[in-house]
Amino acid sequence: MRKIEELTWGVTLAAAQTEGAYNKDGKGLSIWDTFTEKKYKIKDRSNAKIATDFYHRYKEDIDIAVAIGLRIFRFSIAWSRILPDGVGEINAKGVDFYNKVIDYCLEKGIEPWITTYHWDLPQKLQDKGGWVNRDIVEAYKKYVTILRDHFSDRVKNWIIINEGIVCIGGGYFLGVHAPGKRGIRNFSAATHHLLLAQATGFKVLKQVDNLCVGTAVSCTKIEPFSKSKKDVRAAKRIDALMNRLFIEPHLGMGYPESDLPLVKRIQKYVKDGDMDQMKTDFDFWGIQTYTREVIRAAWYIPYLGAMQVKPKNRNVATSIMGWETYTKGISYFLKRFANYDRNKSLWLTECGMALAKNEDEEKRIEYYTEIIDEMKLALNDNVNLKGILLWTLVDNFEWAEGYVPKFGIVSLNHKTLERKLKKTAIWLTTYLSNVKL
Ligand code: GCO
Repeated sequence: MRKIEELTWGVTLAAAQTEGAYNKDGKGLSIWDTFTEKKYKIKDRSNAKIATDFYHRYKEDIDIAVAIGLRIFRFSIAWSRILPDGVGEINAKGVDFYNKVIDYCLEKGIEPWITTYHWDLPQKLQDKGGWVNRDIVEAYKKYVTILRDHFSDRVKNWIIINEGIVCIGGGYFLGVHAPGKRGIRNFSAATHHLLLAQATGFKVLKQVDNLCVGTAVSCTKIEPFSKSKKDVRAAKRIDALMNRLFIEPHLGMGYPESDLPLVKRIQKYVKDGDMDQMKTDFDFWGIQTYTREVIRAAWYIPYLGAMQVKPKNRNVATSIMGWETYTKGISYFLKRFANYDRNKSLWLTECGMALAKNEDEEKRIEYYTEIIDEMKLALNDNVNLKGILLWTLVDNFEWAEGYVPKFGIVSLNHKTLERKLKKTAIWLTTYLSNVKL
């Protein structure tokens, strides 16, 4: 049994939320650069042109992470920085930037982890249909090959695509995230192509010996509103959508069609051999869980026949995101993934809590304290959990929510771009120095 002291702690960042420098040194536009230009898409009407200015301040952020005692620095690569058009010519300055980030991490003794895709598709590829167009699989393969050839000599741990369900659900079904597309046809095609891309990216990276390649999945604990058959079935549908659709095809289990009828729509895009190609023996699963949802049957909701009972109507504590504050999902999902395969390595590749500007930081400390207890529970159950990456270091651009939710353990002054440790960062520094083996 692994002990809590043996877990490795790190942090996760994403390019579109932090880098800024959105058009600097040859970077092409991404779908988030164009989406934030549209009216009423971002709650506080902000954009990520500067974000936390990680592009210019990466050394400072890496220094902060090291000083706190974190051992892993997970960041994502902006596809349009490497390939401004999504395909074709490589932007050498983009490659240089990530080389500098990687080298600085290594110099400072913190391990760099790469996420190849955290939602910022090059706009040029979106112009051709983005994830809806099957050609994306080939384009992604070429992109990952470039990343492999430039960075795998120094980066051992890789995450393929961050949270397929949120990326495709938000961007191609509900239209609340870039590129703002809606509808079942977009969703079905994009889902299938993203899964194929994940499998393809994995194979490309595994051509290099000793790389450790996993993926990061969004997990939301789903519960039925009542014991009625209708609600139970509705909750199963949402569970299949949120917690199985982007996982089970990789395990060779196919799409979860019996619990999720909309899978029939996806089948239209499945070609001979696709389901075999999708089988992927990831080296680890990255679990990312933030909240719980309670679901009841709602016949009038197309394709799903289900809807969420809003936390505010359930009398539970919520964060500024409107999400129920719920840490028990951690041990629940760790055990659930261990049931797929006991030996597989598991990481919590994101977890965190958003607070509003003047909210009491003690709440976040309490949240992480509960998470430590949750991890202990899972370890007591012999789950193969290796570590935890926090979401996130510096307060950043929270997609359609703009800069209002503050997920960082470090605050950002938007005028001066100055960083300041919050109480949580100080608490964590003490915790990590005490648990050192
Ligand atoms: C996600 C993304 C992050 C978010 C974070 C808070 O998990 O949705 O990976 O980019 O910012 O989760 O919503």
